[in-house]
Amino acid sequence: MKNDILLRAARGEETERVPVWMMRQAGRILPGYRKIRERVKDFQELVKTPELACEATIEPVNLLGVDAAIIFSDILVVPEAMGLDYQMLESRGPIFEKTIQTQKDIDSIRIGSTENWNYVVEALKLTRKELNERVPLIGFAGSPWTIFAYMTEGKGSKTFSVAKRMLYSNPEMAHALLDKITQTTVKYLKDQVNAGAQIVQIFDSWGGILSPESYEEFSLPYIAKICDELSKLVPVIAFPKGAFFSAKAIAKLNCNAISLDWTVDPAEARQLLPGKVLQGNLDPCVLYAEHAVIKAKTHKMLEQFGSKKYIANLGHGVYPDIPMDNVKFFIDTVKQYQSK
Ligand code: 1CP
Repeated sequence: MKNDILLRAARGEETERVPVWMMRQAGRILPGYRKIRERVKDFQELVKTPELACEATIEPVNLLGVDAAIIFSDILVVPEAMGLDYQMLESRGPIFEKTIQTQKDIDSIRIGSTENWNYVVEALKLTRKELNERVPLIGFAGSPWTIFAYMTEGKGSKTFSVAKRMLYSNPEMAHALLDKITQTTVKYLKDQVNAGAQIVQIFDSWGGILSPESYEEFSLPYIAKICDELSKLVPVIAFPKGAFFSAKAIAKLNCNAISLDWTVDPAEARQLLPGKVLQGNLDPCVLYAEHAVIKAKTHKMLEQFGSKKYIANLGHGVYPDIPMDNVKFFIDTVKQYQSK
């Protein structure tokens, strides 16, 4: 492989410089992506057409020079594979036709298998071939709790009160659903690895709306199961967004790396997550500022994390209206940095 520094850093090995990539790098900030979107009816058609998903995955490698590609897809492939159809509404997000509220609803959905996500398998195979070993390919899935939140709410939410209501009022049922999602996600990620994903990230985007006690009962144990299965195969990055309150428990995950959001202090993360590779955590909004500010904040972050066991990234996905030039400047700043 021509550039494998992300894989080496994720395994905890020393690298000649810090690797860098961004969550949501394959998407709306890029001109080619906007053109691809014009060619399809909707977001799902893009996700389900391997040639287009491949094109969207590789564009940031060419334009931004990132050290990894992340397969163009969505965490909502999993609920759909289990039998819940959704629509992605322009600038409003996903809407599910049916939601899960009762044990009968849980019984009615299936544990997904390869035929339900074959388009992702094909997209990964094609992308590995097209990347031609230039940079590693990242596979991903949502955490079971984050998928549970979409399945019970039927859409995004500020409070996720419908999802949380089930945790408190019917914990057994919640666990039954989480277990079914977990079984599906393990199969899904194993298929991604077999199709060519060389590292996987688990996005727990809504972990931070739980209390430490409920996080450690309803989210972390299921992420742990996925880590146990997948880390036998490839390096695993867990992204417990907003859930650093449970850092001590997160440190016990059987994964290589933890991705941090911008609310986390690097020194504290080093202390509470000993041995883990850390990834993150620049506030994406820094990239709205002028170059001098981006450079200063990026250098500060690099100094604070140090050059070992570290992958530079944002604290969450890049926003669609951030100028591409600033995004590129951030990537270049990391790549040119010489640690003292
Ligand atoms: O083209 C468009 O307008 C659709 C916008 C878009 C894109 C580009 C969506 C809709 N998904 C994606 C791609 C996507 N989603 C990737 C691609 C690869 C990359 O990162 O470059 C990834 C990793 C995701 C993962 C994802 N989807 C997450 C977890 C990461 C995060 O940002 O927290 C979540 C929560 C989703 C759900 C989702 N997908 C899209 C929307 C609008 C939403 C809802 C977000 C919400 O509820 O607020």
